[in-house]
Amino acid sequence: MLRCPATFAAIKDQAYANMHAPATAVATTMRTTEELQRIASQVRRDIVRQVHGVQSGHPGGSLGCADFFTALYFHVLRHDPANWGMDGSGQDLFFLSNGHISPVWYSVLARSGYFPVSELATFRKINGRLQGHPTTHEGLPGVRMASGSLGQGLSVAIGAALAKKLNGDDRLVYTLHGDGELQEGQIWEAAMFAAGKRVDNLISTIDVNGRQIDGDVEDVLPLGDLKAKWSAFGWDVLETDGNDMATLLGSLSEAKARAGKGKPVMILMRTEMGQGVDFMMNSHAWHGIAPNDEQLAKALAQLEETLGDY
Ligand SMILES: Cc1ncc(C[n+]2csc(CCOP(=O)(O)OP(=O)(O)O)c2C)c(N)n1
Ligand SMILES: [Mg+2]
Repeated sequence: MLRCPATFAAIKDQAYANMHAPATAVATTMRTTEELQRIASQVRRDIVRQVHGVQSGHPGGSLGCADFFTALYFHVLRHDPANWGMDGSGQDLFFLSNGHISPVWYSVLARSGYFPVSELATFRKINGRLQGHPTTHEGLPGVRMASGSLGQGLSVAIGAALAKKLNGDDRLVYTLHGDGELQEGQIWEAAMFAAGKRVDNLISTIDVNGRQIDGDVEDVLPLGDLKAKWSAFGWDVLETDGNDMATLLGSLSEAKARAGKGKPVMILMRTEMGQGVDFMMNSHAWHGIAPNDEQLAKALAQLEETLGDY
């Protein structure tokens, strides 16, 4: 992390980080729905620009989850980007299990002050900290678990949530998973464990976009009635619209209110893969391919630049 900015760009980044760093050790930054929608527009620009920059990465799921990540990092999480630490004691934690949607995560981490916004230009570059799938050994602030191999994040988060209980830490643990990821057996083992051991300081979310790498989830391997399944596994289940900021904020707040009542909480979040860029929506086609120059221009024309491009 740049503590002594040496260039103008770094000074700008540091100033931005300071501006958005909570004034106290752990603070929740409250923003209006409209402000969050504007941030989400910039996050979407960051996503398509990162992926275009190296001609690889996963724009579809990232765009679909941009509203969720914006709500989480700019409104919900009680976190302290300026004083990042691996153990995160006294702070809410987030684990991304579907690590391929790293562009959206890197954008909100940078924009909320974990590392310089200019570092987004190093996405997927050799020797950089922003690897295609997040890792921990590069020491990127905000990342506590390597992900990309689907199915593992819930188990890790349960461990962290149990550690919080043992330490008398009343903060919460959040996770995100893909719907295709639910085809991994480890998810259901973890689901059973969390409910059986009353891990009620855990709020998980599924990106229910109905798509996965090779097609529609319904065609590859149907998931059935997800609400009934998670309820049967002992979770307290909510359903929401992940691309409507006001609805999403209400659901995240409701999920938080339901935490601590004996059951882990699950948010089934409907999203549209590629949300915000018309030609990337309505199919799985943009799960993991990069826009060319012309497509980038077309995408950016649909996304207002609100915070300034990196
Ligand atoms: C264990 C494992 N198996 C397969 C893959 C390859 N893979 C990467 S993304 C993906 C699709 C996952 O679908 P979903 O979770 O719905 O993500 P979305 O396409 O909606 O972004 C697959 C199969 C992987 N990363 N890890
Ligand atoms: Mg999916």
